Amino acid sequence: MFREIPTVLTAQEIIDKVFRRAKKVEVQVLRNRLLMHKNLSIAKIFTARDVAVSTLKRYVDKFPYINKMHPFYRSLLDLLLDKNQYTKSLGSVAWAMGRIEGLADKYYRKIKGCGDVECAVKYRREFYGRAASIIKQISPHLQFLAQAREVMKKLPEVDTSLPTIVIAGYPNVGKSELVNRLSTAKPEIAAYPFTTKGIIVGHLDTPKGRIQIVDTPGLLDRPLEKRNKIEKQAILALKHLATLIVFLLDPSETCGYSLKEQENLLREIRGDFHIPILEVENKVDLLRSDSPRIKISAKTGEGVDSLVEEILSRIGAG
Ligand SMILES: Nc1nc2c(ncn2[C@@H]2O[C@H](COP(=O)(O)OP(=O)(O)OP(=O)(O)O)[C@@H](O)[C@H]2O)c(=O)[nH]1
Ligand SMILES: [Mg+2]
Repeated sequence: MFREIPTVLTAQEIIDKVFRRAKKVEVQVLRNRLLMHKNLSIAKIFTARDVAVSTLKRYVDKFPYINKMHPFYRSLLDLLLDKNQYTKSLGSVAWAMGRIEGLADKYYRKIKGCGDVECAVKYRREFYGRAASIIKQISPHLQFLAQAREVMKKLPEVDTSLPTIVIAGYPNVGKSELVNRLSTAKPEIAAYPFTTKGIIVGHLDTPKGRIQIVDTPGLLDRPLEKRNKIEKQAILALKHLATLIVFLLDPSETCGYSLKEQENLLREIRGDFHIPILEVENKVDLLRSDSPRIKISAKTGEGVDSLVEEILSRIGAG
């Protein structure tokens, strides 16, 4: 869906492309010089119109309708770009298309009525000038769409029909290390918080079918309005994607946060989302608590097989 969005040219690039193509237009040589020049001017403005309109139409056609998307993408895009501006920008591209088409019709009629060659040339130039100015007018909208494309290209490809395990927890507890071990995704792992800055999707093929494993940015225990954009993406994944939440804790506290803080967050998530949660303690190679929680080491792989079995049985695939 997002991979098909074409590169958005700048207004100047579109203008250059339009006139480059119009310049190449030739018509049949006629003995009637006036008729030949009128034909030439008309052929050029029609080519200019076609190039401009088809370039702009691709944007209108290929940029997706945010309102028709799955709620996960809808809310993610709400977070990452100005949705009103997006709608407005696509609207003004469509407006420019219509204006250029109307202008080409108008100048076609004007040129048709010309009584001398200079008149045909004059109207052709006038058309060029006005078409270029329409394209220049939408320049900020083209710029916005170019940025929107960059945002959309980086969005995770989620398959909302697959059972989805969302790995959540405090920063630095080892979520990405676990996703790395479990799935096809290879997220960055580092010994500092907020390494993961967006949603990362991987897959795990099991004898019972494919499941989706989602890595999320770390969450601090704080109210939603205090959360930054990076944390909010994790919340959206929990809210819209999770069949099961694997909540990862780090009792060794080498993540830099106390177990108590992490457990507060766990409690909040239990309260906010009515989605099954599997509590898992990571870094058992450093510290093994006496809690009844599942214990693993994402780093050494210890306990990970039993975790997968537990996940499969919880989602009814085991
Ligand atoms: N000893 C040990 N270290 C681990 C384990 N799992 C992860 N780590 C280390 O903990 C650090 C953080 O791991 P990440 O996987 O990046 O943590 P994260 O939860 O994804 O962090 P953010 O993306 O910042 O929220 C890295 O240095 C990992 O190598 C483990 O089981 N044992
Ligand atoms: Mg991470």
